[in-house]
Amino acid sequence: MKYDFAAIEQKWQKKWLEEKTFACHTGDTDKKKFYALVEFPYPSGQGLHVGHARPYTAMDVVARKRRMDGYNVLFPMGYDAFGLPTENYAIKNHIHPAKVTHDNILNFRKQLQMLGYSFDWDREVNTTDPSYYKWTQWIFLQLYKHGLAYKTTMPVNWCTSCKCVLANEEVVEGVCERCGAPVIRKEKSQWMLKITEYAQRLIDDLDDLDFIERVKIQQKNWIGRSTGAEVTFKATTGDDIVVYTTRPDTLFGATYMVLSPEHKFLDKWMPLLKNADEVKAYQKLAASKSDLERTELNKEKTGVCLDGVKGINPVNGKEIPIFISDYVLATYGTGAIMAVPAHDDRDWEFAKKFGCEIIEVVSGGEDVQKAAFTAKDETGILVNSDFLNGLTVKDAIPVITKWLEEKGIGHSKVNYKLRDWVFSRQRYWGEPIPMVYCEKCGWQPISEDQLPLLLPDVESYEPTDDGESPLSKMTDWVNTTCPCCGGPAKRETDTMPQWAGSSWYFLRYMDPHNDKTLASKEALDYWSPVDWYNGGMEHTTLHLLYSRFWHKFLYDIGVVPTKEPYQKRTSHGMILGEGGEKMSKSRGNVVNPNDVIEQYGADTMRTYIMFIGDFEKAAAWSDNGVKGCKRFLDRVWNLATEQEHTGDEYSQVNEVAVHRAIKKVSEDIEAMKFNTAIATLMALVNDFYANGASRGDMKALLLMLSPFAPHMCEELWEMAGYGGQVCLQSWPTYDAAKTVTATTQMAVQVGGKVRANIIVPTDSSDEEVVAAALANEKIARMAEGMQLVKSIVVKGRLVNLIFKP
Ligand code: ANZ
Ligand code: ZN
Repeated sequence: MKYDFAAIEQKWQKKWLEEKTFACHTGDTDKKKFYALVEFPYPSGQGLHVGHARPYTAMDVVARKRRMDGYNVLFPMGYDAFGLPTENYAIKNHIHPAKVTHDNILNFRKQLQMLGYSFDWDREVNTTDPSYYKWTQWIFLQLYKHGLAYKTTMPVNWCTSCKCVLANEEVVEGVCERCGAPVIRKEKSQWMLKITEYAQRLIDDLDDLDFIERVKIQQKNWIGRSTGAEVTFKATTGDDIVVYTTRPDTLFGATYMVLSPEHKFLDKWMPLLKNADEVKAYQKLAASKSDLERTELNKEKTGVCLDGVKGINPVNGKEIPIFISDYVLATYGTGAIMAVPAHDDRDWEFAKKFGCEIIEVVSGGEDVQKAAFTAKDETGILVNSDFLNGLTVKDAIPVITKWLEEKGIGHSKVNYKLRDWVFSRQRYWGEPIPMVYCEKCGWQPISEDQLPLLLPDVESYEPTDDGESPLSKMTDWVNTTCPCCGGPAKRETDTMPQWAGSSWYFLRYMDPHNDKTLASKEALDYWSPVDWYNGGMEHTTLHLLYSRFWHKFLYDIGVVPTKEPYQKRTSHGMILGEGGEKMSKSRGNVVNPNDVIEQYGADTMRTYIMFIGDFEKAAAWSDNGVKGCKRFLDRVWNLATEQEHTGDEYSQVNEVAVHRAIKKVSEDIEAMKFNTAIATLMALVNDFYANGASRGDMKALLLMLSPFAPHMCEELWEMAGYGGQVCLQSWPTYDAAKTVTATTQMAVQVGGKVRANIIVPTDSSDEEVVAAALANEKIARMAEGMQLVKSIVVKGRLVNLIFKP
């Protein structure tokens, strides 16, 4: 009988949808809950790609297994649909972005269903749906009411062609990453969220989470906690210049100071400076660069020495020069540093170029005139430092910090690299920010009963030349009344960034149709936290951090029951094209899942994408690999449909192999070693072909294979008449005693005489037996200088070796 995968897959997908096989219910009390989450897709015009299929299939395998383990499983799906690609497409093709989104979602849903994922389709969310973004706006209002949202004017990266604010990461060598147009710094008023207030908790609470190590490390590095001191240097003008340093122990080696070109004293000092023109020209140059470019380590240092003002080192009263340089950022620490060229690489390079003095204050390294010595805590010993001399770096830091505190010119200080979150976008396709501005009352939140604040229809979504949102042209919408005094007021026309809707979507899945609250307390109590969240490494520093921040805030105001949203986080590697290069249209190596499904079936696609390699690592697509997996499924099909199977027990010949396979596949799925789980099933099928298989053996095989190839396994399950559906059965269990390897003793003969006995696993191949014999100490000694010419293995009894000199 032919394996008609197309008909089989359609049949089961229809049944699952109609019968709502994977719908789950809040508070199924006799079962333990399990919440499995994957990152919802951006419904682009390109449709689902194989990069989605890897994590989705992986978590579907886990979800299906956990259901069979007896859990009440929540495994939902939705669409993160606001954002620039849809808006740009809409502008270009003159179609409303809502229509574009609607069509793209239809396509995505169809593709997801074609892959047989066991999502609960009744819980779908769409971030652009007003019944969804009502709650995104509601959370914003709570943030505002708790002082965590504020509006401020700040310099932002501005693309002159996209007419939009860019993140630092989107500016490459001074031009826009997307379009190549020059990027300038522009002062703009922006809504900001105070994520920095949560910096320490976002680090500390990682300890209790089951996140893979590289995710924890990346989050910590991004938050970038550092401990040091703020120290006040007097200027010859009498001003106090405060610097931030992680190394107050090196104060005696501070031979000059550097201010960021934006430092607030510069305007004030300008009339005193003999080289004011040069200083102004440098400021202008620095303004055109992104922070990323400015701090690049291997870049040639530039700067200007202020002619007319000096600083005074507080530990020895020495007058030292003050420079401005772009390697000091305005937005970190205090925007000013004390430079210690002997022990800091950047300062050393700068000092060499500008001829500044280099004084060694920590000994134990190379000559500091030749290179900076970045001294270590325990080994570096202070020199040329008066009362610190002889102390280690580690001991000197608290001594000097105390000294500074006593003099009232310094104190210890913790700094974070993390910046507040710029929450405004001057674009159309996003959630309107529910705030109005009144000349009399200032910024006012709209009343909660006015939510959702609907995104109005506009005639053109093109961004405006002056950098205002397209909404600003909608005067009817913009002009409103002040919720406070009832006078005339204007609505905020900026919208929220793409990251807003995805910062809480996992909560909405718990209770997606609730119109009274973002999710009922009952649902939140029952399902929180997400037990297992798998997603891309590229979301570690933005989405993952943003959503942890929102969740902590919602916890603080009593909305959610747990401090953290996700208990466990894993991450998958990328799928590359044939040949190991990134898939891209220009390389012509993009694999469309639809084509694979049409040619080989969804079960083959699923099995292959799980077999492709180590889940955490990148893996290259291979059409031969796909064919190999199809052949494997064909073999299972033929085994089931063309051979006799009798006896409900495991057959004696296969019993050990079945128990071992159950152990291995169960453990491998939990450890995301899907490739070795499938390899185990392939080996089991080989055994079944060699030994024959009972009904009991086949049943075990179908149960274990069903999370990977669910449609085919359902069909074979039904044909065999085992009863019910395979996805609703219990996961098979194994008897540990039956999985231990049986061993046999074998004699080793050389020259016809027994020379040694070896113990080998009963199922060893001939090659393994010979290798074990040669590894025996006695045999190895006899074999020295000889060549093995022949070996004869008598299974389970002896191995005969023939050597010649
Ligand atoms: C003196 C010193 C001596 C420093 C030494 C380092 C080594 P992290 O660890 O990243 O927090 N710094 C301070 N503010 C800066 C700014 N706005 N832009 C650029 N650099 C700045 O780095 C803190 C160190 O980076 C500070 O400690 C300061 O240099 C520099 F042997 O002060 B240090
Ligand atoms: Zn007012």
